[in-house]
Amino acid sequence: MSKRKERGFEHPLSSEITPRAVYEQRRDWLRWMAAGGAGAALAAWAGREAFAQAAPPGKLPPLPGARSTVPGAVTMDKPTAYEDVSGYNNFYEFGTDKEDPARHAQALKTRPWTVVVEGEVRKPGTFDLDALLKLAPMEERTYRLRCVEGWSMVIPWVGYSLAELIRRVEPTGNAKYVEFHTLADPKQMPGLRSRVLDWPYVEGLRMDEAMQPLTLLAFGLYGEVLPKQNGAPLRLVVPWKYGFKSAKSIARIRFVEKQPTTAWMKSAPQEYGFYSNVNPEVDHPRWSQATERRIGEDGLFARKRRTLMFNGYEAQVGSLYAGMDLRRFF
Ligand SMILES: Nc1nc2c(c(=O)[nH]1)N[C@H]1C(S)=C(S)[C@@H](COP(=O)(O)O)O[C@H]1N2
Ligand SMILES: [Mo]
Repeated sequence: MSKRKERGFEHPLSSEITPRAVYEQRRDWLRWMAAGGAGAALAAWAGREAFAQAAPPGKLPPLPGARSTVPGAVTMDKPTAYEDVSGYNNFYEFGTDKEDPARHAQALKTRPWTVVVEGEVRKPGTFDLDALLKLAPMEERTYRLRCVEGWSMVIPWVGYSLAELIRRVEPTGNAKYVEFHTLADPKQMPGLRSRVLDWPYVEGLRMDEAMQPLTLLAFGLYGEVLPKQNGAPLRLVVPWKYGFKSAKSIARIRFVEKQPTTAWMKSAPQEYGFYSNVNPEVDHPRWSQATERRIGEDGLFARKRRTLMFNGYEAQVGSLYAGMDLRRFF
């Protein structure tokens, strides 16, 4: 507790809940105005989601992907509006309010960009973004993403399995875990002035989790390159884990023998474990994880959804955790 205070740790009480209400009020107001106010009130009652901008405005370069055949890669859930996907973000390097990343990340320089791959691999190296873009065929995969804070989205990502990259660098027998370090440049990232996390943002996966074909190295969403606030030029997406495991703007991938200590584990070890699998039966110490709000469904007709075991990907990933006590290894 005192450690959290010292770091100015306020996730998610004051940084999340209030901004969400503020964000939604503002968004609803903008939609109301855009739709012609009172004249559209009836339509708003019929389906307020019609007001959200569903598709990208087409300002970013296209990045198409073929429909993925990986089991579990395409959900039937309706994708969250682009406006929300790119306007309601967690990216603490650019601030802790949900609207900060869209506002402050535009200055991020995403080219040239390199990713250092090192540690327990036979073929370490520095990969240029252009080489990574060509490394494997791009696929479109529509995943649910659930934040530990209790909201979720459905996002049509574009990328390929992280396993494609891992195979090419040939991990040694000592590679038991993979560590992801994201960019930490104080010149470009105003959030680094805050001690909310110990920078750089570090995340990690066990080797078999990293190799699971659903684990996505994402370069785009909605058929375009990633908006900067969503982690351009490349990020991880691990759909059965809480959102914070999906590290944005990756600069370094390190193969290691020992379980990494991640940035969130450092900030509050009793609240954020290494695994962080979505699990409605294991509550966060300060709130329940049994339900979630789908962004775009909040507001007037608020309807909570039940959170699914492994975020609904149990058939694909449940076997990775067979025999593990998921309360202990949270
Ligand atoms: N580098 C970095 N990656 C990050 C974060 C962050 O603050 N910094 N936030 C995480 C959290 S808490 C969530 S819920 C997701 C949000 O991804 P989205 O904004 O694309 O929905 O990104 C994750 N990746
Ligand atoms: Mo999150």
